[in-house]
Amino acid sequence: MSSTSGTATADKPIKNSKNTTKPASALLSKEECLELFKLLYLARYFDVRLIKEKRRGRLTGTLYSSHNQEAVLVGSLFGLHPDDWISPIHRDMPAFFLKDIRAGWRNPERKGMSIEEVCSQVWGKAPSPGRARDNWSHIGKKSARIIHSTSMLAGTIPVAAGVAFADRLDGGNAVVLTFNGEGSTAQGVFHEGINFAAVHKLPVITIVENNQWAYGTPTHLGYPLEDYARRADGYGIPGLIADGQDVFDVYDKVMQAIDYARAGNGPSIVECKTFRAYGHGDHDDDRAAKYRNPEEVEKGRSRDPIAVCRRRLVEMGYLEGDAATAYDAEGKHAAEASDEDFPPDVVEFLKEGIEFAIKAPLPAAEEGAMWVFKEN
Ligand SMILES: Cc1ncc(C[n+]2csc(CCOP(=O)(O)OP(=O)(O)O)c2C)c(N)n1
Ligand SMILES: [Mg+2]
Repeated sequence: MSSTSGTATADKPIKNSKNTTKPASALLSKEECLELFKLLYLARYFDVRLIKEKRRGRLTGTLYSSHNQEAVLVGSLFGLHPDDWISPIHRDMPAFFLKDIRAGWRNPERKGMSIEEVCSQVWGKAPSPGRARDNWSHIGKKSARIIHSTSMLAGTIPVAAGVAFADRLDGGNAVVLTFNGEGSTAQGVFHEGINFAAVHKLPVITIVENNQWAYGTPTHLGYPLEDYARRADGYGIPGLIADGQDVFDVYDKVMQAIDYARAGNGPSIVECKTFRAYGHGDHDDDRAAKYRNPEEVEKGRSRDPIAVCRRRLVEMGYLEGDAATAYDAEGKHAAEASDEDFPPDVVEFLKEGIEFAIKAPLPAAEEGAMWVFKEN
């Protein structure tokens, strides 16, 4: 066994930056805890609203829902510095606008994408970062430190390792957070990328979103062990496990990994256990209803991250009375949820993004060759 293997696992926490083993969430203020709660609604509303827009005929293209997985995104992004990098994939669309959101939802300076940019991407309009060359998550934004997402599963891990390596050569101290489904951990590049990061002690954190399904393949046909965090053992790096339905637990585990990486110790894997609420994409909803048994789906969706967070906030004394029951989005499918189930500022924010995208122009046809051929 290597000297680091097993020294920093879920059972043996890594000391955090304040030199205590207290969970990082214990250091969050009441306002920060309530903001986490609000961001869960924001991520959920993005999903619900897009499904509704498509049903109304105002949107085309495939949607890859992150419903029920919001705590993984919100909890892992909340502790990043603005100059840290992320590489989201198809399941993580809200991550593009959640990055650096603590700098202010509408702050033009923040190092994330605006809701207008993300909606322009979804609607295939010119103001999208890629000027509508591709759809859904196939975007990136170097100035916001978002690595371009690709369709090739785990393909961004070697890129993330390269970005971390380059940042170190430039004297930076940024960490790179990569998001991957559990299915993509079987890809060759997953191993090559993490192995490289481990050898060079690069600050690359791989979030494994274990939602129990990779398209139509259940986890037991994709990996012989229970915990994908154990993949870390082969590289001698920490493998942590988070309850992906609990935004505070995700935050705590990812903060351990961030502190560990920022202190120069190298990469780690954080497995977040969650459950895919719908089909792989909305084109797969009907088939998924056949290849997954209804009891499994009901059980997987029974711990809604909004409900789990609400309970925690009530226990902490941060939410009480009417404020605790004001919005009732949890457990509801898009068809069941209405705007009244979400905080008004969340609804307004999305509305601005969508209206902007719908009114925005399509790219000009002459742009087709832009960025493809070098002009003399
Ligand atoms: C290298 C590669 N093989 C296959 C695919 C097709 N594909 C796209 S998503 C997906 C399932 C991914 O499952 P997982 O990694 O668990 O992520 P999830 O969709 O569950 O979030 C597959 C097989 C692909 N995009 N890339
Ligand atoms: Mg999966």
